[in-house]
Amino acid sequence: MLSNKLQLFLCCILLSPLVLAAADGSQLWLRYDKVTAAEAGRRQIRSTSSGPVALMAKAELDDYWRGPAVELVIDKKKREYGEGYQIKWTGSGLQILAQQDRGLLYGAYHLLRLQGEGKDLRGVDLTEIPAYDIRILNHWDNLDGTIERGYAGRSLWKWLELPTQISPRYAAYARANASIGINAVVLNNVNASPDILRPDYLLKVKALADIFRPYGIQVYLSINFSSPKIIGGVKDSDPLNPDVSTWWKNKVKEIYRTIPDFGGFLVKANSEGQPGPQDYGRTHADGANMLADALKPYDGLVMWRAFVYNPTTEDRAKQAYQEFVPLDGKFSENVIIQIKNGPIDFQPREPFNPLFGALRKSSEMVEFQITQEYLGFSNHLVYLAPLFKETLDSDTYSDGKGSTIAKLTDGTLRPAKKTAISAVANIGEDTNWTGHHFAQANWYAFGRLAWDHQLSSEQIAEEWISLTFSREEQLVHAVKEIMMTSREAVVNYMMPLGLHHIFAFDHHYGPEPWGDRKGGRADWMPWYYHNADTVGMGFDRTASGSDAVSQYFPPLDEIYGDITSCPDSLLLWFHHVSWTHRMKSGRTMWEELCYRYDAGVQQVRELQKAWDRLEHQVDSQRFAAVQSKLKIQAKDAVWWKDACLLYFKTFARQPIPYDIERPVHELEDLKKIKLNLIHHN
Ligand code: BDP
Repeated sequence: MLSNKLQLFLCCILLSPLVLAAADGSQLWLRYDKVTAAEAGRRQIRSTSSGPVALMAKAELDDYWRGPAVELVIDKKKREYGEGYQIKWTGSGLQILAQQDRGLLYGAYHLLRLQGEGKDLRGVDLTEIPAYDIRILNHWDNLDGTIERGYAGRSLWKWLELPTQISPRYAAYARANASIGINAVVLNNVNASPDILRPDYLLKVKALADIFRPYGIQVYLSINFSSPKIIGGVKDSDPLNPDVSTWWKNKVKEIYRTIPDFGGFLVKANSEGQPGPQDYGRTHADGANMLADALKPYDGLVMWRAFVYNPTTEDRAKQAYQEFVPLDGKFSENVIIQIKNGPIDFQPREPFNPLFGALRKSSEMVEFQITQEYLGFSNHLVYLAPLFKETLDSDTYSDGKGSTIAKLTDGTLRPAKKTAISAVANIGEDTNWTGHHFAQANWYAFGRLAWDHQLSSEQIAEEWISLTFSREEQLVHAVKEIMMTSREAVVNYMMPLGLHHIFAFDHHYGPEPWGDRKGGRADWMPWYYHNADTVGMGFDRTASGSDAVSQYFPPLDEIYGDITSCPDSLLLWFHHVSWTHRMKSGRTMWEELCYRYDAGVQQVRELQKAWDRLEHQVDSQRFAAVQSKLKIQAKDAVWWKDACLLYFKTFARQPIPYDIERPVHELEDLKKIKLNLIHHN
């Protein structure tokens, strides 16, 4: 005989309706209906902790949990849990056991997720421990409300209104992050205004930190290295000038007085015109350590970015490694080197950044980009979990076979005071938060992978679809197919075979392989990357070229360095390849290029068909929004294909294979397109 409670629980779990009300996307993956007073009366949520984060966990379950009784229990002895938790079926109800209040909160969201997915929880016993200590979003938000590389409206942070006026979206934002395990945020752009450290701004930051705290979220700030000089009245910002370090110590003290759980600083220094220690003949280590010293008494961290390059004759892809490897071992314990996934810049596909694993005595963390700067902004549907996983699962061979980037950064292979993983956010003021409804999935996927990098892209997609659209099997399957195809599609129609950075100047939307600016920096010009000539195209990074391959550990240096073993997907990244080179498919390089571009266009057309078939299974509002964005994507894919093939054809001097779709544009017309997209730098 089932107990009454169990009957109620089963009935709720099994019969809860497949909600498909019209949706504007504002609820993200948290489309839960509040329980009624009657439902709430039938079950109890109890917590042994009364800290604000534990109370938030309890409140979330009180509001949305329709199952049996839940007990939230803290066991301080379970140190190995960190921010993790155990969820256990007790026979009549459920228990969430954690070492810290944050564990209770994450456990509560896990329960709600299982409820949303319609899972049967009888007999459940699961333990989850996060892969990384710090799971952090980087906002590139400016103090004037614009967002660098933001495509979902203006900044969420209303600096002019803060700290007096509090937007309800601050809490909604924190809740969404907490629900996927994100526990830290950098509020402002890496191209940082020094003003963020002014006392009046710190009070605004405090107001946000106070809202985020019960959701288990810590605040970090990007700093401008010249702050002592610009806002502090110090003579310079030389890290070895005692007045400068004193200024930073006092500033840090002021910050912690205002925000006691402040996380630390993110720093972009000596990159793309930003100030840094090299302005004074000092090293990145000198700069990072000076800040680390100031933060140390408070357990604060410095995330020091390795995204540095200068317009020298040296291959841009090599510069971060050259700059940082000689400094290995010189960084303080509370400095983490934050490294973009690839050696250039968030391209549709890059090899992994060779700095991973090369720093043996310094902590390393990955920086991904969720916002689609190089992936069609918020117009293109591109599911990024496969890209994130491609990096995390890459074997660097730094410590022998199996030295994946995940293991190098999560504390498995290299000890670290704190492990961390970051990504540049795609969030703005838009009602649906991310511009494209499917871009929400990339925010979601980053959080889930930061928690557990062993989850597959498919698993994450299934979860997200069930929670965001519906858990109807055929729909989940169809939408998952769309998502799983989308990353390869964008690589094909934008930059197949290892091509990179042939975007339109500055704003990076659309193709401009012919792009050139008299007197402009060579490393910002497409020709610098594609090197097309009458012989072939691609960037020779072998020993006969820039020798960037030698920055990879054996056997990768040889695999990438040899044109016969280099994977097709990275061929033009590492080699200058003749147009007539025979590819593994038996086609010439030129033919293969044509087929890939064409395949990309066809893949997008298939995505459109697959989406249109779902017209009656998805609410009309989101259906129409995604449908119209897919039209833009389909047109853009043709634009990319025609622009690149017609342009490269002038070098290859061969026809586009006759069995693929013909171009529909004239090259001269495409060259005239000048989008008026403002890039706020
Ligand atoms: C590039 C962006 C630029 C950023 C820079 C960075 O184009 O806007 O400031 O990266 O990461 O991707 O610092």
